[in-house]
Amino acid sequence: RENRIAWWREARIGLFIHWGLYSELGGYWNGAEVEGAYGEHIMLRGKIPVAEYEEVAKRFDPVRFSADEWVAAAKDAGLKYIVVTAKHHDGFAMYDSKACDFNIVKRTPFGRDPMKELAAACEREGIRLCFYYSHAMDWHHPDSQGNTWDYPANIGAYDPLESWIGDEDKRSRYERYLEQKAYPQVTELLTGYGPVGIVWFDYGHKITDEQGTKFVNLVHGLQPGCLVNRRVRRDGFGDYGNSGDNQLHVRVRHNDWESIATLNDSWGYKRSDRNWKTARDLVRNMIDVASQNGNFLINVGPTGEGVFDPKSVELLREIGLWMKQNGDS
Ligand code: FUL
Repeated sequence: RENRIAWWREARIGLFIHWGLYSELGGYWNGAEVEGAYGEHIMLRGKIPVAEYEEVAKRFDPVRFSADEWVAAAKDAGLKYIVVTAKHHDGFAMYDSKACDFNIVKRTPFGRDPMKELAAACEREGIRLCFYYSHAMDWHHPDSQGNTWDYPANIGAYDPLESWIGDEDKRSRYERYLEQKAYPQVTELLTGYGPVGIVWFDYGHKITDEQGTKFVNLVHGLQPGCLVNRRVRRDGFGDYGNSGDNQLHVRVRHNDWESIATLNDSWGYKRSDRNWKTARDLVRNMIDVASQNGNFLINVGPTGEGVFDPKSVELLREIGLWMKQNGDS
């Protein structure tokens, strides 16, 4: 672990990117705004049926996407690693997956693999590429957790008080999701995109210790240098700890930890969310976290066209200016 984590301790700050089909919707479904602060949860909040959500892919065509521009924006802001959503809870893979064709290459007019392009740009610029992967929840796969509107058998799965464990039928169905989709996709991400800095897992409290261990071993077996965050399962798992969303401290003391922060309220692009933090607040929070020996991961939610919105660009630029005056590079 000491070898694995050395680069990350040095890196200090990174860029989180939430980008997927939900970015195309920007918080709106059939012309109406869907409630809930997180744009990337629109499928859940709007109870959008899988078949209707799949239709969004047919018009997802982020022609303005440029891996070079994204990586340059991170670099100019002084950020040393990028964590990008390879698959979020909606189950849509933002890369060319063989394990499941609900992905950007097979289902959209765009047809390109942005993870490949980001991997190449990151390598050229010396930025570590890392993947966010929603392993515990997948609203598209019928045997996974979270989607209770299309798959009534999943009722209770989203309720933290209710567990899969102890219900043999659900348990074996869930194993099927893991075997068919989650383990194969994590394998694809670690075998097709060069060295990966972190697999950033989420919602580990919804799986068992055994399943959590399997994910950790899978990652370390394929790429011994790749980090796993604690959200793979719970405290004691993974290589380093995370704060809660937008928290400036970590609940359980851990020498290596990372705070994750949005620029406004949502992680994924949400057109109506104008609740921007100021550059001053962001820098102050970054210093606060650094003083507690934490890393700071700043989020941006690109649009359905594949660009950072102007306000995010402006904030990143201001952070970059501060870094140039006060940082070590
Ligand atoms: C949470 C997710 O549910 C949010 O959508 C977001 O990805 C955040 C970083 O983690 O658990």
